[in-house]
Amino acid sequence: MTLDLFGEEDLQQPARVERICTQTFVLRGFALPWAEALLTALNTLLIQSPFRHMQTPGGFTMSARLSSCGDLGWTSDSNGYRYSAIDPLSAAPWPRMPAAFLAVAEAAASAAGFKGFVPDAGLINTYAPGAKMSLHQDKNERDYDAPIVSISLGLPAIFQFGGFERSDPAQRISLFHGDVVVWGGLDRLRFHGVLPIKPGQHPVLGEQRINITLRKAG
Ligand code: MD6
Ligand code: FE
Repeated sequence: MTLDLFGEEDLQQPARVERICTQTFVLRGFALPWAEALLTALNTLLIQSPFRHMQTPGGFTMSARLSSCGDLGWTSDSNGYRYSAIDPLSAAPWPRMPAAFLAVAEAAASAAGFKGFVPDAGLINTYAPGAKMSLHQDKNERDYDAPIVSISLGLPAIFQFGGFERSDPAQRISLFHGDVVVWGGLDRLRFHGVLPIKPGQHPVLGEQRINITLRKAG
């Protein structure tokens, strides 16, 4: 028996859509129906290409740990940021993009007005409490016409979404387990980041936040 405070219709609404900028949408809970499939696929691909800390070209260690899947994975070292077909850790191609990742990417992009999105790169970040992502632009992809689909799982995060200069003011948006952010078009090169994750325990993922971003990189 569900607690029916607001009427059954409200409980059966599809994901709530919040438009946070011209071509940027937060789809609340959109990935929840796929959460188990996403996490099962993730566990398998992490055996082949485990999470690892990346070094920035400036000599810093990123606080989130990263892996990738698909034709292209994202790597960073003293030579700079780039996409590569080979995982430098395993010296083999990245794991295939799981079907569940493709399904969420296509459905979420479509819900945000970007039809026919087929990503070739899936970046996976895990954040322990305290880990963050400084304001940055995603500009290593070849094709800025394609959107980016970003899936949040586990502990909540405060996402910063700014302008076209690092110093521009940024909105702060809380993202929860199952939320999906889609952005593209006019907003594709906006600065964005994640504030330090607050300590906590997520019932499914424990003491971590996982973010999966799906892109067309090549
Ligand atoms: C994160 N996300 O949410 C980091 N980039 O953990 C990103 O850097 C990001 O969420 C481009 C598009 C969506 C994103
Ligand atoms: Fe980004």
